[in-house]
Amino acid sequence: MMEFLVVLLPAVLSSDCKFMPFDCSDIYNSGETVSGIYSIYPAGDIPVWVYCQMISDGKDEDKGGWTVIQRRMDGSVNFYRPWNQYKRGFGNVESEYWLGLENMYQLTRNRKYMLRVDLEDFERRKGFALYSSFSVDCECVGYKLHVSGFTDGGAGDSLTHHSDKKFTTFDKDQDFHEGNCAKQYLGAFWYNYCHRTNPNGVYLWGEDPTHYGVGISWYTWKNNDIINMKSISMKIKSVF
Ligand SMILES: [Ca+2]
Repeated sequence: MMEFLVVLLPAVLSSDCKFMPFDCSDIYNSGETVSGIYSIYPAGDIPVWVYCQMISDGKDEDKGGWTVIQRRMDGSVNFYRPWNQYKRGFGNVESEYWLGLENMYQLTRNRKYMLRVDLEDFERRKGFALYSSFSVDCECVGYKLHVSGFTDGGAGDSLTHHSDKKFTTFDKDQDFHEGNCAKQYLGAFWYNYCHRTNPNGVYLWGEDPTHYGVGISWYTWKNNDIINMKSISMKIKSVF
């Protein structure tokens, strides 16, 4: 098996021939087709635990190893955190987590990626948004987001609005608002003025007009900022 990998994947093998997958695509291509927790190596020898989604929706073009970079599902993790934690990553890879801006930068500086955002509301309705290109710049330019090539999976496009924006946390304001969008909407994101989606906001249960814009909303799906998601996940797959 390892000799087979040496032939096909020389770039992901260390000098002692240990399999060091760069992302979940490498794991999928090595023969693993079960979704779950794996370690990847986006920046050298340091492993990063991540959830790999190996199949989505059963369509051929969606198959393959998706590297989950952000996931909310039950409110078990506090996402109102400072810059250094958004840089490094936090949470529980089995449930809710943020992969970290530096890991996203290391992944997307080396390979071209597509992005899929999966959404589910509290009425069990599902939608998604697909982007043919996703990348994050270095910390030196504020981990600026670049996303383009939208395809509608029923939820509409709430993310292009955030493209070419720097990342903002409550202790690092790089948004286009005179105040701090992270403080105002209790999250952290590539805020503009301020958002059409707030994936790292407060986990609220469905519709909540008393807490405008602070929940996990996706404006173009619900046409408002007060209907919150039961789950959201952002996942990337390398495009060869
Ligand atoms: Ca500001």
